[in-house]
Amino acid sequence: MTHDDVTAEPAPVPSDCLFCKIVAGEVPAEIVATDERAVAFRDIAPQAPMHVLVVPRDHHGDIAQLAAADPELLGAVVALADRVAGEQADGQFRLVFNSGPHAGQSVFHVHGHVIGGKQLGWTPA
Ligand code: D5M
Repeated sequence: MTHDDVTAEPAPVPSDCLFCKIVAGEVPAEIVATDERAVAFRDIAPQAPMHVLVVPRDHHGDIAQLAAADPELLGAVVALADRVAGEQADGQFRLVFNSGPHAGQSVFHVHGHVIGGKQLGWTPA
């Protein structure tokens, strides 16, 4: 799949999107930070002392679709991740966007995993 056609109509928002429901307050989550354009909440299966998901309030499927449709919103997501890392840990963090099932994406509302709070190893593969 490519994301070259930035003029394409946005894909319809799936009515059953879990992270849209968390943003709307229809599904409970441990929210740690919000701003006008993004929401941060704890991952239900944390992989590190700090493991927070940062999502745009608007629905976009993955990071490439978000970057093509609304690069400023991607910037807002990164800024909220940075704020969360400063509030929840030492300000240092890994920001992971799984994009597509082969990369491990299981929820198709773009989300950055904000991971930290310990010395992280490498590589993730
Ligand atoms: O990451 C999807 C992540 O979403 C995964 O780490 C679990 C997390 N998750 C799933 N359901 C919830 C709820 N309800 N609250 C908080 N976190 C949740 P991916 O990169 O798509 O595999």
